[in-house]
Amino acid sequence: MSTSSVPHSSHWGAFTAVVQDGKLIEARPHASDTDPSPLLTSIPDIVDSPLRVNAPSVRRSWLEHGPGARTDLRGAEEFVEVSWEQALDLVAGELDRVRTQHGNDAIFGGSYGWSSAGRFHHAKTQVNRFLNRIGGFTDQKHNYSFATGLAVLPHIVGDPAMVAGEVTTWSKLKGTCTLWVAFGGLPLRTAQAEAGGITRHVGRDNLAELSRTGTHFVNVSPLRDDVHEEIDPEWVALRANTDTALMLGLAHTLERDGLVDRDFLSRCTHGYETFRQYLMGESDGAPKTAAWAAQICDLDADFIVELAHRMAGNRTFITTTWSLQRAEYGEQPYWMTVTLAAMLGQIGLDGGGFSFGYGNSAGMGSSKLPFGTPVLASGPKQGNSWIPVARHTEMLENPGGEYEFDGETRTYPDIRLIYWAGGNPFHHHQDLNRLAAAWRRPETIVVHEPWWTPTARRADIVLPATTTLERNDVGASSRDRVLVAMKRAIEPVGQARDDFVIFSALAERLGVKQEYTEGRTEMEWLQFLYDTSRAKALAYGVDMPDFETFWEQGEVAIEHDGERTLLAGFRQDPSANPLRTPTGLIEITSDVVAGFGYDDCPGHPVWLAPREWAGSPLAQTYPLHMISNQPRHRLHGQLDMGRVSRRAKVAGREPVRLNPQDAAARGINDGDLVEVFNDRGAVLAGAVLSDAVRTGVIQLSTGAWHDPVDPARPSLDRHGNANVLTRDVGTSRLGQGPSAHSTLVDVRKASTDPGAVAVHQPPRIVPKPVVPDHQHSPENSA
Ligand SMILES: Nc1nc2c(c(=O)[nH]1)N[C@H]1C(S)=C(S)[C@@H](COP(=O)(O)OP(=O)(O)OC[C@H]3O[C@@H](n4cnc5c(=O)[nH]c(N)nc54)[C@H](O)[C@@H]3O)O[C@H]1N2
Ligand SMILES: Nc1nc2c(c(=O)[nH]1)N[C@H]1C(S)=C(S)[C@@H](COP(=O)(O)OP(=O)(O)OC[C@H]3O[C@@H](n4cnc5c(=O)[nH]c(N)nc54)[C@H](O)[C@@H]3O)O[C@H]1N2
Ligand SMILES: [Mo]
Repeated sequence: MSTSSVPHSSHWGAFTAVVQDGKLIEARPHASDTDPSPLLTSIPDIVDSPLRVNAPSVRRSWLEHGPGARTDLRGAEEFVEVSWEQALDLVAGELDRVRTQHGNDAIFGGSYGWSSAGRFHHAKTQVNRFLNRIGGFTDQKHNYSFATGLAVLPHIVGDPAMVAGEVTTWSKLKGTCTLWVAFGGLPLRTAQAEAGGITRHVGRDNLAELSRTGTHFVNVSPLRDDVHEEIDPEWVALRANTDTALMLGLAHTLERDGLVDRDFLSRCTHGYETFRQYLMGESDGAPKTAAWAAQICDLDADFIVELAHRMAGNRTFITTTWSLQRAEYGEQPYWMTVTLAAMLGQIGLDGGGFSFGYGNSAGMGSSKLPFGTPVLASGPKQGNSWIPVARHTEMLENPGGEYEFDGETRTYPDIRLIYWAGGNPFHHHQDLNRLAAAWRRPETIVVHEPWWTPTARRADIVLPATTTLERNDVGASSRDRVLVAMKRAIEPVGQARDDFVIFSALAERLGVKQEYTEGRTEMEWLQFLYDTSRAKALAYGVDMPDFETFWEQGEVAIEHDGERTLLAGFRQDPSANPLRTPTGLIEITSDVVAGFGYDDCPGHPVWLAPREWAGSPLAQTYPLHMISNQPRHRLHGQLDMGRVSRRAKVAGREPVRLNPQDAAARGINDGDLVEVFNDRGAVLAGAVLSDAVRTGVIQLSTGAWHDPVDPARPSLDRHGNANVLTRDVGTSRLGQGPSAHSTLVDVRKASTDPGAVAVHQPPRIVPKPVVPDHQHSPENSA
């Protein structure tokens, strides 16, 4: 028996990979992590799983009849295994055909998705890089996480970075912040993950210390456990999607009771007066009083008044999660967060002001490094074809169609080929039945995946990719400050190849191998990326050891003090440190946005009722607001077949949490098999009764692998994938972000059980005759 261990990393934490007789047996948390994620225990289950894609596989009709054949059978037909040579010839030939006949814009290669932690083998970067080398592709702009924040914040504060991790750091909150009002909570659930990996999960310890030293926490959320019990939070259980109304009610109280910081508003903001007229009802006849807000949010008006007074009387830090902008009109809670904080006048003071994204990622609250950690360049970008990330289905449905985005009128391209590596649209996109229909339109779909995910099953050609454990890489995130040498721990599983190796072979066939590889091997790339980062660090006076030392040590810590209070310099002297807005100030009213003339995102923050929420007419039919939040037991669709996720299933399905009152009204008991449904679809789930969920709301986390009873047409999903039910509509013409959190459903006891979840078994595959594939070894070590 031989045992070895090497350093490694994942989005949910760095670890030591313990290998026995060639098999990964344990992912042991990093020694310095005081709060490691239990998700690490799922890694050995998935690396060596029957769900691994064994060999290159082609959907039978596509193989026999070519591009466009029987696309209605995508997801329902068997796959035929082929040799690597044949698969690569097919993919290269098809890419060439499409770019020649239809132009490169006909290739949809944005390939949105988290891929895995290593920064060189990052699949989305690799596929974008490869497609740029062959002439370009249609890309996706922004991300599902905070697309709307990225679009709207430049108009308000001049900088999209304020949604991407530029926050007031933990150190600047301690000893100063006495009241922390958290819209959407501060979930440690989501703080398990950090893109690129993390060696220390610091959220729990920092929050505990703040709590001990006098910070009081207010959790504004339909879910009580969006802030963990240990810090004794106060729970404000508002109706989902009504935060903007609550913030307006608080703002009205501040204005009415003379608690607004006029000096700050006049020194640092633009357009307060126009907003004030709206707030007080002078421009529309409807004052946004605490009583007005109370009725929308289902809260007590006196409580709103009292909270407003407390916020004015304390050093108050307002945080808003990314989830709040993943809802219809998601621009508004963000704009209103900044406005409310501006009225309190504490922006730029330690312990006060606002920040976005606290709790939503493991390193949030640690300052970002000012220089880049190792990263592979996907550019230079060829062409200029792109869509806002979540307009994927609409693009396929409507080639040549016009849409608006952030002041521009744009046109959807005509897509013939979809290429995905490192993402899972049948996890991430809304309204999956609609997506499935749209996915019948392109002639060819190519997917690289380690596993038979729902997306791989809907492809024509599936190329098996290695996992990080099967290759060498560098794990890095600028909020962690530790670079991890992710060393190869095991041999490739089945015939899997690295994405880099696959694209190198395709690049060779298409005559751009040198441009793609730049003549470097895997280890030469790692050294090159490391050295590039090292040189940048040195410019900031940070001395990193050389690559050999880093690789030998297994990790390197980067010392850099980046404590900061968001907008402190601006507050001190707004004319010396102007924001990149047209006025240089915080724009409570934006003349630019007003000039777009969008009724779904006017020139200052407003309350706009989503089309699906507890107060809309549709609530008569579907009275429950569904929160499809990020899963505690997985990362999106990743690890769903691991032990942590499997253990959490109820009645063999994804758990759906509902309030005991809502359950009783429907005759539902804890553990029952239930059906969650609306006009877009229906899913089975296992009922969990909990008074941590407010009435009128259910929580069904994302990520249960889509498992339709009949993949060829809209049908019951056996497993509980929330995105069967979510609505696919842009947040507004301004942001065009995903709006999953604005979805109404109902729940009933399941009347039929179509059998166990099948998607955790591989699809039907006709194996390749066993002839050793001699072609494959030389290329695989390229
Ligand atoms: N209803 C609803 N939907 C949502 C959200 C929500 O809140 N509610 N949240 C949204 C958000 S914020 C996000 S970020 C998205 C996430 O959506 P995705 O990022 O698409 O989800 P993942 O499951 O992480 O997909 C990554 C895929 O890459 C594969 N992979 C990993 N490593 C490799 C590799 O080395 N090579 C290749 N070829 N593949 C690899 C994994 O197996 C996995 O299938 O979901 C969005 N969807
Ligand atoms: N374990 C784990 N961690 C993750 C991920 C994962 O998949 N698994 N995904 C990572 C990714 S890609 C991202 S982008 C971040 C996402 O971080 P977030 O976007 O913050 O995560 P969510 O879980 O969607 O939402 C957080 C909470 O917001 C609350 N909420 C939803 N709608 C409303 C509302 O209208 N009002 C109020 N007040 N609250 C509301 C919900 O109760 C929900 O639990 O998480 C990251 N962390
Ligand atoms: Mo995300």
